[in-house]
Amino acid sequence: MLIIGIAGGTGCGKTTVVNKILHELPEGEVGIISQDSYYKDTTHLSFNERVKINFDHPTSIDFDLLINHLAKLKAGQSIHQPVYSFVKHNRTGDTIFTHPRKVMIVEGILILTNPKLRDMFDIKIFVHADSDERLIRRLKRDIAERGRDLNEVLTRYQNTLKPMHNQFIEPTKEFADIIIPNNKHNTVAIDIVKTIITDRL
Ligand code: UZR
Ligand code: MG
Repeated sequence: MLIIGIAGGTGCGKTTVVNKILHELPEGEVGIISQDSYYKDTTHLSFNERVKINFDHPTSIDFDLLINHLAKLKAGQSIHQPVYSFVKHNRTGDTIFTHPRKVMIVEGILILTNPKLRDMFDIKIFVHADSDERLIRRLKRDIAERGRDLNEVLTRYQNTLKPMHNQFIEPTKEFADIIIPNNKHNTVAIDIVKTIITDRL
């Protein structure tokens, strides 16, 4: 099994890059694990308490469960990936049955911050987009898909997203094997990643 870690700040286009890689490889050979599925369970908290959680800090992630699941997949076992709701800020109780595949992609803003998880990746990718670009995408997405308003997104960006990005996410660029610039469509970078994957398979 080939395990690929894809990191990068919020709105950098990780999901787009993942989808392009998926599109380039034979169907059924690639599986995806999203860091978003592994936010810690917040059932014991009220909604008002959940909203105050710093979701851009490494401690918000259940890395133990993520590492455990990835190890199981590597050993040929299937897992039940939790499903997370950004509207409720909690696990939904549903799970996605995930089978081991030839290629497993793990994507998320903080996945390169954990040394143990980092060591499990065969290829580490960091997707770069300028911060104004990322803010624009984040604004559009959170308003359209995650039930937020303009003021809420901007306040969170200034108070949390930006400082956490600078403190925890941007520094993990140094661990990357490949940095993909994603301010516009980058087909060459995807081609390179595809070649590396097919080469290793
Ligand atoms: P991507 N996030 C939420 O908005 N709500 C949650 O309940 C959990 C996470 C956000 C999180 C982070 N920050 O910036 C983003 N906040 O999801 C990561 N607030 O997702 O990589 O797709 O941008
Ligand atoms: Mg995403």
